[in-house]
Amino acid sequence: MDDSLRLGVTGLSRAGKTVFITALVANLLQRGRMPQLKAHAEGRIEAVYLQPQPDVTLPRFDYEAHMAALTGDTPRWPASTRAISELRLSFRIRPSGLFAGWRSTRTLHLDIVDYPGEWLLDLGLLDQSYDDWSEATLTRLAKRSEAADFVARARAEDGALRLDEDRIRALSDSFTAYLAAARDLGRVDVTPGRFLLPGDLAGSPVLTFAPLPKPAHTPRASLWREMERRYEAYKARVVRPFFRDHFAKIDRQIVLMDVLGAIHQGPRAVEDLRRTMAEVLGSFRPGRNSWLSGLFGGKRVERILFAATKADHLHHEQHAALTAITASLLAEAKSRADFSGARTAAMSLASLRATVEETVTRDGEVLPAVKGTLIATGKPSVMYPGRLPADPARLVSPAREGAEAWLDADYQLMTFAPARVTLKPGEGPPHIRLDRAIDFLIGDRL
Ligand SMILES: Nc1nc2c(ncn2[C@@H]2O[C@H](COP(=O)(O)OP(=O)(O)OP(=O)(O)O)[C@@H](O)[C@H]2O)c(=O)[nH]1
Ligand SMILES: [Mg+2]
Repeated sequence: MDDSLRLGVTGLSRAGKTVFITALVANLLQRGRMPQLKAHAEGRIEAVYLQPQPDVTLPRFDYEAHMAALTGDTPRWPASTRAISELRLSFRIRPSGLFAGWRSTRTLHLDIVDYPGEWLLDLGLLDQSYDDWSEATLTRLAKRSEAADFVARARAEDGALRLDEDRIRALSDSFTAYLAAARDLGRVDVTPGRFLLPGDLAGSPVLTFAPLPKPAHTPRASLWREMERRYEAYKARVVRPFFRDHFAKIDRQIVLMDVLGAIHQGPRAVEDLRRTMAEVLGSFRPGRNSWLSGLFGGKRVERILFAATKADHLHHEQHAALTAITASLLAEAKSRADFSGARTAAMSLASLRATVEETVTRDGEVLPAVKGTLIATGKPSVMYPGRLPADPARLVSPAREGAEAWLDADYQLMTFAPARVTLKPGEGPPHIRLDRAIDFLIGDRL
């Protein structure tokens, strides 16, 4: 009898989902670098192979193209994901235990789904009314210079007036322009997610709305009411089907976060990341949202791994500190969400290791650093990103309190290209802890 598991790879945009899936598949097909995957170490995995996926209407995850980009002669990172895709990986497993000799091999199918990170943010919209969402968004945007134009326009609008398509479109265009600017600044909370990746919904009413302050009266056919109607339609027609079709069926989940990237950007980015993840994961709360708990009620995610990605930017001495910061950022989200019954863990990993470790001496002090090829110049460069505090509160607390900059440290980050690798037969591309991650996620079923 064949078994199947659905692995959800979750993360905001640029968190590292596509690289993770590609590197994971490559290292499962060629397991030379997977000693911590117990089923492999114990010799129980007879074969791993790609199979046609079960959902015939979804595009297939283009594993071969991504792999070619990452490991070609001039290695490069894959482009940002614009649509959903899926891949099925199958394991042929030898039985273990006392009666192993009597049982035949079995097959486990692992279905993995990739999607644009922006879409995940929409999960947080599902239990917010238009009124609440508008209020929260306008408050948050008040402090952002890239939103000044839109906020001025929205605040000047009288939502009680009769709806007018031209004004709706102007507001929506201005809001979309803000979202694009925010994304370019590296902000993580650019909701609604489809505004930036509309696909064939571009120009349709479900993507033509914007947050507005609530007027004292909201008569029928007023601007505010029409905006509310479109916001609700967006939730019902765009967001819900995505989560119903792809999220509700997930057995195991890995949540990827670019924690280092946020630390490098500063306290505000760390706080944005913390709040956004709390909102997204908070939607898993039971009883809060009847249709959603209905969806998840039947089937529970059994294991969730929270992983800080791109750990190859740090010398391994600092990985424990990065993991502690990740766990601390998620502490509130974890306690709010209904993860009861699920096993959770936090980890730092690099799906594709682009650096080697090195030490640098600065002012007589020997510092643990890494070396990689800079994307900007194509030249090798040594980076010491700064020392992460052993106590995560040293970063998480000032971020929560709205600090403008880190008090006693500056965290440098460089963008490295994937390293040029020559893979030996039987070996996947280099990584950090991918084997541990997959062992935690699906090891019990292998
Ligand atoms: N050094 C290093 N960089 C990484 C690693 N994984 C991802 N990155 C960097 O992070 C970027 C984003 O990775 P993706 O896998 O495309 O991120 P994503 O989550 O699929 O992003 P969207 O498709 O936009 O949602 C890459 O272009 C790399 O620059 C890693 O293991 N090591
Ligand atoms: Mg992607």
